[in-house]
Amino acid sequence: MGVKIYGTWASAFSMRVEIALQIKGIEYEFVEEDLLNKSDELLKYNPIHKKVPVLIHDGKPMVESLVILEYIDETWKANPILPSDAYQRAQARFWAKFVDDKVTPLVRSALMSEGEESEKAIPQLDEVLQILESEIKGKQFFGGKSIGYLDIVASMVPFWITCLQEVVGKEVITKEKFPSISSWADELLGCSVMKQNVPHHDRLKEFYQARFALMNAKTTN
Ligand SMILES: N[C@@H](CCC(=O)N[C@@H](CS)C(=O)NCC(=O)O)C(=O)O
Repeated sequence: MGVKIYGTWASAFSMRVEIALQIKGIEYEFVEEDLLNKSDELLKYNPIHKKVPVLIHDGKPMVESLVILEYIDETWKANPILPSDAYQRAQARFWAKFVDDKVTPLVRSALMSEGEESEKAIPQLDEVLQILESEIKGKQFFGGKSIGYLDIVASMVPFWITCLQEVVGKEVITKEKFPSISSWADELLGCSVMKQNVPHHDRLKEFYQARFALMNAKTTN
């Protein structure tokens, strides 16, 4: 029955699943979702969160990108993405949780919200990114000499933040402030699997400009 992803091109979360499957060399079908008009299938397969990505393997659905990445790594053994050592695996999971629990909500507050929420979140985002900066310092990738689980998870940091900060005109990441994140980002975005999957900067920028315009129109009406 094969492998199918319900996702959307602009989602850093569905991108994680695509990257992992491509690293493993697994063929899949990608179903593009419109998150403003979710399909019945998406709501059926992810009735709790109603979010992408959903992975269907042999007819069985699963949700939450971090859970899906672990499933992929356990199911298809070639080109492992998680470290083989149990302690290193625990560390990678810790940092992935840090990205999702700390970095992601602060990016949303700092760069996708306005007013007091954004003002408050910007220095907090700076603080959590400094922690990530120390973690990547001196390493080529989080996964060592090649892209691993944590690189896939954190890949949203370079392209998502860089695009959003440009759209809203606020500066969060610069090469001067985050030299290690910036050189990791250059290495990462230079890899072919990333080049194939990271949304084109201008297309993503237009997507967010349209989204913010829609949000502003709703609040002024
Ligand atoms: N924790 C989830 C987050 C997924 C997520 O936030 N997906 C967004 C797209 S980037 C979504 O489907 N949003 C739809 C909505 O919130 O209604 C994961 O890791 O899979």
